[in-house]
Amino acid sequence: TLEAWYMDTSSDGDQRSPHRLDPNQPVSLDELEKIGVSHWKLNPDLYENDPELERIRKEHGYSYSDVITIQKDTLPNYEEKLKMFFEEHLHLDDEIRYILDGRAYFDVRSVGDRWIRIAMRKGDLITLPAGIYHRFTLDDTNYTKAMRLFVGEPVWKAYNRPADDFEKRQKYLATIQCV
Ligand code: KMT
Ligand code: NI
Repeated sequence: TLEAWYMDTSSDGDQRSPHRLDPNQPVSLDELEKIGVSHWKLNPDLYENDPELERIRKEHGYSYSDVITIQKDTLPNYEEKLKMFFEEHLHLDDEIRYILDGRAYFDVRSVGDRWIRIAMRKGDLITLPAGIYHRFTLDDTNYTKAMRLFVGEPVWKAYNRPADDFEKRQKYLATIQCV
């Protein structure tokens, strides 16, 4: 299953290190579900022809997909992109990512506006709901390959915090109030 924890934000340090509290404060899948984050574990070696992935894509209408390799020498404007990914932001659509190789962290805001760090490994597929504040970073292994899924034509536009005036943001907030 997926490992997640509340981050130690008392010092800045390297964004790629785990930033666990001492003692560690784990976050359960249940808690992640309450803030609208869904997770599936798949067999990444089958990703090009995986009936389980197909089923999820059909069920949720994830018609679009591409694959991005985030690595210094293969991704154009690597530093710039990583910097952008780590700015706290939201989207007006769900962000759906499937880690095919390597590792990465997604940080999401808790109900109480704390940072939760989600450790993504090979085979983890995650959905972040439209309107949730989040950010992304590589870990100290500096490499990940991920499938990006989308309902229809992809829109990559990110709105950095503060972006509270969007209807999608307000709708998202309403969904986490009533659980
Ligand atoms: C985003 O919007 O946060 C991203 O696209 C993260 C990088 S994709 C693995
Ligand atoms: Ni994003």
